[in-house]
Amino acid sequence: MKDNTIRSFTYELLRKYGMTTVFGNPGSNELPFLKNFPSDFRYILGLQEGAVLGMADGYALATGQPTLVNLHAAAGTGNAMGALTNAYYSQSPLVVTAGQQARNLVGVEAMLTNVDATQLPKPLVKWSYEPAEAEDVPRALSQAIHEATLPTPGPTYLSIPHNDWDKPASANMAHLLQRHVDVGARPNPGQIAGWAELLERARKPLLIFGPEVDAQQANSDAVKLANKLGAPVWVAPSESRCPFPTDHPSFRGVLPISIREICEHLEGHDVILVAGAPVFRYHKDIPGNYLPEDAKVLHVTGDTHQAARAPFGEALVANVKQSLAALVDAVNVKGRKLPKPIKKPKRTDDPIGAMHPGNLFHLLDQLAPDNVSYVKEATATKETFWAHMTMSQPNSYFFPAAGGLGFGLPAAVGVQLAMPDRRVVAVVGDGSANYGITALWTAAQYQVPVVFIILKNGTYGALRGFASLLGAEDSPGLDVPGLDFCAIARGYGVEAESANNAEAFERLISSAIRQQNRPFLIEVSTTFGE
Ligand code: TZD
Ligand code: CA
Repeated sequence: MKDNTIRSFTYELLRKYGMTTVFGNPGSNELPFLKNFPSDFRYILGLQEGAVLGMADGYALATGQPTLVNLHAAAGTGNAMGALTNAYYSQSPLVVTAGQQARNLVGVEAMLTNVDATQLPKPLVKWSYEPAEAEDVPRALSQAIHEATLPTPGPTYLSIPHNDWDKPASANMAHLLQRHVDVGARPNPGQIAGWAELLERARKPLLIFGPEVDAQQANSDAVKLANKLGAPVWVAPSESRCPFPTDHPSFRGVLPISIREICEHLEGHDVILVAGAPVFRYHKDIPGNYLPEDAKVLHVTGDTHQAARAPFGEALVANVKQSLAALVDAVNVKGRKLPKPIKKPKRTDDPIGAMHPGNLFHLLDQLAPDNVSYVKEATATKETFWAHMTMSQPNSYFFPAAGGLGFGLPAAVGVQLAMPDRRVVAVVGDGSANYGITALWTAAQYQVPVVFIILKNGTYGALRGFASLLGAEDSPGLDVPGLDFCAIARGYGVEAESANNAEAFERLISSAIRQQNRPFLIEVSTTFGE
């Protein structure tokens, strides 16, 4: 039966935006929203809010659509904050809602009051709000959805008092169901013509693509531009997605993460186009010159802050897909030869009782289906992974955009829910897995057929690398012995087996990939290193 409450109107509004999957973990403040949960909606329960947000993040990244998250007041929000660091940097259009105490109990600070609710998630949300009256809840939600999706996309936060839901919705709210908000940030022909000319005339042009390319499914535009220019292509540093097919002859790999090393890789190039990434997202502190002498950087991004922040380059703030398409049309060169493709590393001999990560990736690359999508969170093996894997379609790779661990397992569940026709393989370290481990339960309960591969090297491998860079080799707390991920997985209802050699891994991965309706976890003993 249709009623005229804020609640039923809100569900109508969510329907309009296709937001019928709700990721949440409820408390008393949220129950009045969830009451009479409509049958055309699905609620995906996560057992801890970090996992809830990580799953929603994966879902939003893979669909590109606004995604609703429902958290419990301040405590639930707090648990989700680490995961929000990634969602913020990956420009994930999450609409995070949190139940507030009843309006009349906020002043006396009753239990579960979200004190100063709008401040709590800052600065990891684009916009944060608590409606001043019940009647404003639907309009505020409509704004939260648009704020999340309009450029630059990112998470928004809405705190909603629980005694608002049964109040009547004002007739004025009906306009919200008719609204349409569009953006038109197409670069003008003059802006494109100048850049096209620079690229045509360049002696040795270079292309660098980043996550916005994949988010806007502009991968094929990137390929067309590379083909026309015959230019090599790097993936922008601190990569969180795969913007360019790794089996294309132009593909060189991922740029390193320090000022000096990046400059070394750009050496010899006179015009460098960076599309859909910051210039640059550094990580390691190895000082040096930003750019080789006389190199000119052309930087196109939809992110105004990144354009403003950049320490060099000529920037164009515009839609990246449209800009690349316009450049493809405008660049007028013929007969440029593509570079020779880079070679994949060979398989090496494994020691007894463990696999080299490179050998594991080599096998995985051979056995995974062509349309596989990887969610990666094993930090020390990033380079090795990119050297081995074939990723040729959009949405083939997701890595935590801010390096906040706890993304891998949950995001894999979200990506698999978003793309039921593709198989998601999560490649996660034995350190990283612990931060989002409860996602295994959701995968089991909702029959989400992710293949989880845990790389067990017993250590925080990446930190060992940093420890030597920072002269802190004697730091405590760098090892994680004594974990049995098969036992943990089974405890959460996920079938699991361990492998410590290539034959066992090959057998397990082959059968895991064939499973249609349930997840499977493979724990692989790996060496620390290549
Ligand atoms: N806590 C959180 C939430 N995010 C982090 N990034 C870290 C701690 C620090 N950290 C890293 O940046 S990498 C890493 C830690 C603890 C080690 C991850 O170990 P792993 O992978 O087993 O998942 P490798 O391949 O052994 O590095
Ligand atoms: Ca590890």
